[in-house]
Amino acid sequence: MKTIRALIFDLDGVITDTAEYHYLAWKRLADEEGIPFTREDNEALRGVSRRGSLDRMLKGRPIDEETAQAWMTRKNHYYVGYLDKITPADLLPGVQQLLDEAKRLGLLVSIGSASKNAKLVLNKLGLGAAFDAIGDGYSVVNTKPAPDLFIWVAGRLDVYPPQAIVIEDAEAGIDAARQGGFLTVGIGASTANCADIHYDDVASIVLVDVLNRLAAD
Ligand code: B16
Ligand code: MG
Repeated sequence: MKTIRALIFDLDGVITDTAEYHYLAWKRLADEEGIPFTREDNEALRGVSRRGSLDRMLKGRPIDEETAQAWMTRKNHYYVGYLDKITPADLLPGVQQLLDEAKRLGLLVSIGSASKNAKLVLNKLGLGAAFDAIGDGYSVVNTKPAPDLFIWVAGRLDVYPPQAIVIEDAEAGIDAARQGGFLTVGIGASTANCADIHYDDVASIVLVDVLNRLAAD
């Protein structure tokens, strides 16, 4: 029987759905620069860093470093503008109940997000002080699908990777967690075939079942 001590939540797609705002911001930039970019293209950017997202949006089009930096700054400016709309009502269904249940069971709770805007988003959701550790796009150099971010969070919590469950909506995030030796819960279509346990959405997670199944594995 394993001892599970912590949950590490992804932010975008698990705690709240900022993917639409990322899409609108990338789309605005792409339209201004005459680059085709669809909602389907945006799905491949889930959990991917800002630079990784730009590279995927460009689909091999050459760009010099100065222009790349300027475009990422512009996209982020548009994105942060959209974040103004976020309120505590934008927590995805089931998140608050899951956090309450985790705390009731004595688990540590934390964030492992590739986003450099993670703390801003958490503050807007009213969750600025809800977590024992927050790892974001500033915490490590190599973000998802490298395992570094989740390992950084585990270090802050003083737990070993096999003692923590990563809850993710992106394949890049599940890959990162598995590479780091973490247990995984996948949410939504992108993680259906790669996580230890899969649910359609956060509201469907039954934490005691997850703990029983993953502790017994
Ligand atoms: P930023 P997560 C990720 O957040 C998003 O899923 C991804 O679309 C975004 O490109 C990345 O953060 C970087 O975000 O531009 O705000 O630094 O899913 O890891 O919480
Ligand atoms: Mg995500």
